[in-house]
Amino acid sequence: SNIVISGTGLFIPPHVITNEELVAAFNQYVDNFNEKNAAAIEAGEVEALTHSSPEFIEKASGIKARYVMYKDGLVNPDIMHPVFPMTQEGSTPEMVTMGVAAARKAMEQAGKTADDIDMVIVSSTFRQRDYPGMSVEIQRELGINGFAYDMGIACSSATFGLINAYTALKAGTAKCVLFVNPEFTTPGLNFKDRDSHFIFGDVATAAILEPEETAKPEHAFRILNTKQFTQYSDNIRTDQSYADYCFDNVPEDRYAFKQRGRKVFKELLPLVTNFLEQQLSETHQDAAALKRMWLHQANVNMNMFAVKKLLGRLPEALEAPVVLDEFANTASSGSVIAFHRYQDDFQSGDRGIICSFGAGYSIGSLLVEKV
Ligand code: CO8
Repeated sequence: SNIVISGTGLFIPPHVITNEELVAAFNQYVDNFNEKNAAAIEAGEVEALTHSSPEFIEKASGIKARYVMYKDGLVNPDIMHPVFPMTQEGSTPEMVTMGVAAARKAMEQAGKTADDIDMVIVSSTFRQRDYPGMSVEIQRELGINGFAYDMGIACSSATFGLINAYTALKAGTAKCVLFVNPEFTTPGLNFKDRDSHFIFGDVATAAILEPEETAKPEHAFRILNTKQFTQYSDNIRTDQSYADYCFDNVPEDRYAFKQRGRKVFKELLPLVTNFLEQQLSETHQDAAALKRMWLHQANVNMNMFAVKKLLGRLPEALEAPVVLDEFANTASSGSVIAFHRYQDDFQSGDRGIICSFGAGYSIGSLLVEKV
């Protein structure tokens, strides 16, 4: 039988940081650093830091602001990281709270209760704790029977998670899957690094997937085709590991997101356009006949290039909607946020593509059709 996405949910964190606020804190940090190290800089022993700028950020990426779980430390030049209580026995990790909030909304939209669901997939870039699984705690919080597991593949965690839900339903492993995608990215970013301090925000998305027969048609999208691709690259990486305590001299920014942004742009773009061209040709689908492309939200210029290659012209605003201006890059959630936000104008039979691309490299895509 056909498998559908019957509802989606979005959890928006409580705080906004605009580029202006973020850059003000960063530039103050830079001034403080340069002042404190003036003698060493003068002597050529330490390199002076350089200001960031809101104009650069918006022009290079399309990002105007981001939502965050914890704001105070991020806009304090003496702190420059999110400040929050350490997760320990008896406390609930942010990823669980965020995931549960998004899950409840997806369940409501799909008209499902905990009793209807028998499988939970939590797919995200980070795990706040390696075990017990975030997914199992979310399962417990929501009172769901059956089983749950965590998975992730950075930027494509969401699409790969949705595809895992789809294949489990196709195989009969589950009757109704709750997919949860909490991206608590801000602790994984070095807010003192000019090249990347602006890139990410926090968010959570969720979705219900089930056979078409059991689904309410109202918000349902039939999954017509799925496609996945990976090719190793360390142009986007973090080195943080559970084994870090074994080493002396662990670098201060070992945990942090690092990328060669230009290289990523140049290498990933042709991989993505070839991938999508292949998927469209394999499914005898004309790009121009798609009503929408809900694309990964890392860089607005990259998305425009990709769509231009596929359509032979620049997209109209609603052909490839942008949420990056408001949310920044949310690791894997961008394409799902776009899908959640921009689908109400779909008529039965209208088609679109949900596609992620990024670290790994990894690319994941679902061709869907409004029921
Ligand atoms: N303010 C002012 N100027 C700046 C700044 C800044 N903040 N940063 C850099 N500059 C300057 C540089 O110094 C450089 O100056 P010069 O030309 O004099 O050397 C100039 O601006 C241009 O710098 P870049 O070449 O670095 O700038 P780009 O135009 O390439 O833009 C981007 C940088 C925005 C990073 C761009 O390369 C990009 O977006 N590339 C695509 C990257 C991409 O898609 N990455 C995937 C992201 S990974 C993902 O989505 C999830 C991964 C896992 C999540 C982890 C969560 C924490």
